[in-house]
Amino acid sequence: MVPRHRKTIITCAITGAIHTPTMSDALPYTADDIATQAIEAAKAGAAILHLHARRPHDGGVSIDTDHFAAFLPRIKQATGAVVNISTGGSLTHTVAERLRPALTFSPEMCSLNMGSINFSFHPLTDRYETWKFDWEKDYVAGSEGNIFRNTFRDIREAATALEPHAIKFEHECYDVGHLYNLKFGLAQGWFKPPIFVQFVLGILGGIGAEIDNLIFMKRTADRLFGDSYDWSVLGAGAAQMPLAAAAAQLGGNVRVGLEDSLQISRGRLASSNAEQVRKVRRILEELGHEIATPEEAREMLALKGADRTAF
Ligand code: KMH
Ligand code: ZN
Repeated sequence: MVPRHRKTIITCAITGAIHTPTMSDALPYTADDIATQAIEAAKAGAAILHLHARRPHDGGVSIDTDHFAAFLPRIKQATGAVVNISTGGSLTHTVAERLRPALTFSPEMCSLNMGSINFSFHPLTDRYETWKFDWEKDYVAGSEGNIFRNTFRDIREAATALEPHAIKFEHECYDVGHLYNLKFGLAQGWFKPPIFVQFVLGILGGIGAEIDNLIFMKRTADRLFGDSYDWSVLGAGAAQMPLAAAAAQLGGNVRVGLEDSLQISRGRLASSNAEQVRKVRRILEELGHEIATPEEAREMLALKGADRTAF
C-alpha cells in the first residue's frame, strides 16, 4: 500500500445530468433543494461541490445561468466549500453552451472532459414503467444515440476561453486514452500543473468500474505526469463506495454524490448527498485517512480562492 502523506479530499457531485426525478425522490432539482443538499454535503465533509443546474419546474438538465445564479450565492454564503461548475452540461448541449456557466461565474474549479465518448445510460429506461415528467423517458432512452463531444479543438478552445479566469480543472478521464489527451494538452501549454485528474470508472462507453482498471489508469498517470498531478476517483452506480475506498488506499481523493450514484449501498437508494458523504467519510476515517477541509483542498490544488469568483 502506498503510504499517505496528504489528507483526502471528498468531492460531492450534487445532481448532474444523468439521473432523472423518477429515479429517486432524493435527486435535487429546484434551486432550494440543490442549495440545501450542497450545504449539507459540505457540512458532512465535502470540500468540493461539483454542480450542475436543473430546470426548477421539471428537473430537466439546464445550463441556464439564471438557474445557477439561484443557488450559487446561497452555497457560498453558507459554506466555505470549493465550488466546481460542470462544463459537461448534458449530452444535448453544444460545447460553447456548456462553457457559459463557468465563464459567467468564474468558479475556483470546473470540470473539463478529456475526450469524446459514447456516454450512455439508456439501459435505465426499462427499469421504470411510469415517469414523473414528460421529458425523462426520451432523454434517458436517447442517450443510446448520443456522442459526448470533446474533441481536441473543443478542449483547446475551452482551455483558452477559461484561461483568464484562473480556474483549476477537474479533468474528467473516462478511459486511459484520455490521460494521453491530457498529456498532449499539458505539452501544448493548455493546462498548468499541478493538474487534478478525475478517473471516471463505470460509465457505459468508458472504462469499466474495476480495481484493475483503476490501478492501470493510476500507473499510466504516474508515468505521464510524475508527481505533478493530484487525482480522485468517481465510480458510477454501485461501484461508488468500493472504488472510493480503493482510491483512498492508493493515495487518491474521492468523489461521491447523487450525480454518480443514487444508491447508499447496492440496491438501496440514498436519502441525500450528505448521506453518501457521511458514509464515505466513515469508511475513510476507519481506514485511517484524514479528511481535507476546503482550505486544505485549496492549498493542495493551488486554487485561486473563493474571493476571486463572480458570484
Ligand atoms: N457525470 C460524470 C460521469 C461533467 O460534469 O463535466 C462526469 C461529469 C462530467 O461530472
Ligand atoms: Zn458533472
